[in-house]
Amino acid sequence: MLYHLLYPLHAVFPVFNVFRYITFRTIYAVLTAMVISFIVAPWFIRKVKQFQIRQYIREDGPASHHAKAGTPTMGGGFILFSVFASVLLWCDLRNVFVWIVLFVGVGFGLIGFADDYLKIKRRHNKGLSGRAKILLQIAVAGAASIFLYACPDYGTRLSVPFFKGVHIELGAAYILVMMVVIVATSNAVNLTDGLDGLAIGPYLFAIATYLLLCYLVGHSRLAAYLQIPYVAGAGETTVVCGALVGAGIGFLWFNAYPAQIFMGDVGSLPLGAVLGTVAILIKHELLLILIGGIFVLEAVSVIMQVGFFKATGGRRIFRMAPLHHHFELKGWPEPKVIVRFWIIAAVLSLIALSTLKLR
Ligand code: 57M
Repeated sequence: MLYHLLYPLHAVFPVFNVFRYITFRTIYAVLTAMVISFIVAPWFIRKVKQFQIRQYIREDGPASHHAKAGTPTMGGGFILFSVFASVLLWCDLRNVFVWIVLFVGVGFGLIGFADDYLKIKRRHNKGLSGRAKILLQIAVAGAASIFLYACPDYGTRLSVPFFKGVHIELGAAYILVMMVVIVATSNAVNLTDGLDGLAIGPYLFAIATYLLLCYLVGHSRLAAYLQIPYVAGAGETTVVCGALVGAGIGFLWFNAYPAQIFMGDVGSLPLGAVLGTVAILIKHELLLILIGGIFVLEAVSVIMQVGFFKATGGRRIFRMAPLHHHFELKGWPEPKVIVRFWIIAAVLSLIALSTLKLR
C-alpha cells in the first residue's frame, strides 16, 4: 500500500523514489513484521490463555513433554497477522505472485485453524481427520497450482540444482509437481514442530535463503550472470519472504525454550505451504530438498519408521519418530536437539547457496 501511495509522489519528493527498490521494501517488511509480532504477541498470549486455548499432550509422547501440557498454542495466528500486515504495507499489490502466496497462506491457515480448534474443543490432540486434512490441502494447493499454470508465460520447466543447462519440460504434469511440493512442505514443517523453536529456527534459515534467491531470480541481469532462470515479477516475493523472516523472528522470541506459546497447525501448515509456494514461483523447487533439509529428514524419518514398523510387525528403526524424538529418548536435553538442528539447517542453506556458483 505504501508503495502505491508514496512512490508516485517521488516527482515532488525525490526521497520517495526509495520505495521503488525491492531491497528497501524488504528490509522494512522484515522490521515491520517483527515489530508487529512483538507488539501483538503478549496480548495474543493473554487472550489465548483467557480462552483456554492450550495444548493437549498425547499420552504416548516422550515423558518430558507432559510438563508442557497447558502451554498456549495457535501462535500461528499472530505470525500470519504480522506477515499479512507487513505484506499489505510494503508489497507492490499489483504483483500476482504476492496474491498467490497470500492465497496459499490463508487457505492452509484456515485448515490449521480448523484442526487446532477441534483439538481445543475436544480437549484432545486429535483434530481434523488425516483424510479431511490432506484433501483440503490438495484442494488449496491444486487451486494455486492450476492458477499459476494458467498464468501467461509461466514456465513449466523443472530446473535441476548443480546442472546449469538441465531443464526438464513437464507441461501440465508440472501442476502435480507444484501440488506435491506445497502439500509435502506443509506437512514436513508440521511434523517438525515438535520441540520449542524446532520448526521456526530452520524455517528462518530456509525462508531467508529463498529471500536471496527470489531477489536474484527476479533480477534479469543477476539471473543471466548466475545462469539461473529469470522469472519476471518474482522479485516482489523477496518482500513477502522479508515479512516471513520478521514475523518468524518475532514468534521465536516467545517460542524459544521454554516456549511461552506453540504455533499450532494454524502456524506450521501455512508456513510450510508458503515456503513450498515460493520455491515453485522462483523455479527452485528441487533446491528445497536441500534448503528444507531438516524438514525432509523429519518427514523421511516418519516414513521409514512407519514403513519398517509395518514391514516387520512392530520393530522400529528410531526410538521414536520424527527424528527429534529419537534424540530426546537418547537423552539429549531438548535445547541441545533444537540448537543442533538449527546448526544443520544453517549449513544446508549455505551449501544450497553455493550451488549458485557450482553449476
Ligand atoms: C505435528 N505436533 C507435536 C503444537 C505445534 C505420523 C506421526 C509421526 C504424526 C506425528 C504427529 O502427531 N505430528 C503432529 C507435531 C505437538 O505440537 C503441536 O502441534 C503443532 C504443530 N502441528 O505447534 O501445537 C507436540 O509437540 C511439542 N511441541 C513443543 N514445542 C513446540 O514449540 O514441545 C510443539 C511445538 C506438543 C508439544 O509436546 O504437544 C507432536 O509431537 O504431536 N506424531 C508424532 O510426532 C508422535 N510420534 C509417533 O507417534 N511416532 C510413532 C510412529 C507413528 C512414527 C513411532 O515412532 O513409533 C510423537 N508426538 C507426540 N506423541 N505428541 C510421539 C507421541
